[in-house]
This record gives sequence, C-alpha cells and structure tokens, in this order.
Amino acid sequence: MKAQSVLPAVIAIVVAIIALVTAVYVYLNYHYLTTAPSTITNTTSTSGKTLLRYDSSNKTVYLTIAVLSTVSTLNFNGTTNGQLVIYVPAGWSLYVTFINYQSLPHNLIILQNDTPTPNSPDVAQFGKILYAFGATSSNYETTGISSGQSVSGLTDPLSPGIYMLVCGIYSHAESGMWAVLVVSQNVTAPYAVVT
Ligand SMILES: [Cu+2]
Repeated sequence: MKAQSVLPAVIAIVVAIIALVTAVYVYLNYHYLTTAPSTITNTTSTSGKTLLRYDSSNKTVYLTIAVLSTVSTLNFNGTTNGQLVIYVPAGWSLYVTFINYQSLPHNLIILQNDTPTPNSPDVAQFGKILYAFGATSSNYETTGISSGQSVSGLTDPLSPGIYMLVCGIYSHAESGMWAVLVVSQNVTAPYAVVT
C-alpha cells in the first residue's frame, strides 16, 4: 500500500524535473545561440579551439571580426597572416559582424581563392570576391568603415572549400590582414583556432 501511494508523487517529481530542464535548455538555446556575440575572444580553451556561437536550427554561424587598435599591425582579431583559421560546417551561413577600431578605414571580404597567401595588393587578382562588408566589389580598394563603426551581414550557405577573409583596401591583405575560412563536411560545430 505504501509503495503504491508514493509512486504518483515520484512520477510527478520526475515530470517536473524534466519540464524544468527542458525549459532551461530552450531558454539557453534561444538566448545564447541566437544572439550574436559582441566580440570573438582569442583566448583558447585547453583543446586549442575557440567555439563560435551558432544556431543549428537555421545553420548560421555568428562570426565577429574586429580590427583591434591595441595591436600595432593590420589585423583581424589581433591576428595576422592566416594565423586565425575558422572552421564552419558545409552548407552553413555566416552572419558576419565586422568592427573597425583602428583609425584607418578597413573592410572585410570573403574571397574564394587557391593561393596559399595573398600575392597582390589587389585582392581580386588572387581570388574571387564573394562577399564584401564595408565596401562593394568595385570600391573595395579604397573604401572601408571608419574607426568605431561596424557592419553586419549574412552570407548564403557556403560550399565546402577553403576561403580567405581579407581586407580589400589596397595592399592590406598582403601586409598581413587575412585569415583562413575552412568550410567542410567534417566540421559539425563551428570553431576557430589561432596558430
Ligand atoms: Cu584594411
């Protein structure tokens, strides 16, 4: 008799716990996975990876690239010359937020290219401009966003391949302002490494 009277209470408690966990899970997903971060930090975890924010329901990665003023060189998030490598699942889109903290104007271009490094002051000479943030595909060599400004935009789903993120201002990419973007079917959750 005693066991039978306790059972409904146990079931009720288990159901309540499941409901609570579900509510917290849904809240965290909504709150954190759909909110673009204010910045990407270059502090790496013990595994060497910086996990990027993403929303798996619409296959979108939130990527923030900032030109830091605390670094004396032309940089993306404080990195130069392909040190920053970003890994994104194939078929996912990038929601890019580009922020310029330096006094020089800069822009951010997603370039389809097959050279190991930028080898021309004009980025269109070593790749195909897919997306330009803070400029257009015709004025990118001279136009960017000013100090303190930011620009955001969403790409289409990206095909597998290796791309470059470059600043299109004349000679900036060659001077170190570039990062690598790897889009692969072997990547399940987006992350970045600084090498
Ligand atoms: Cu630049």
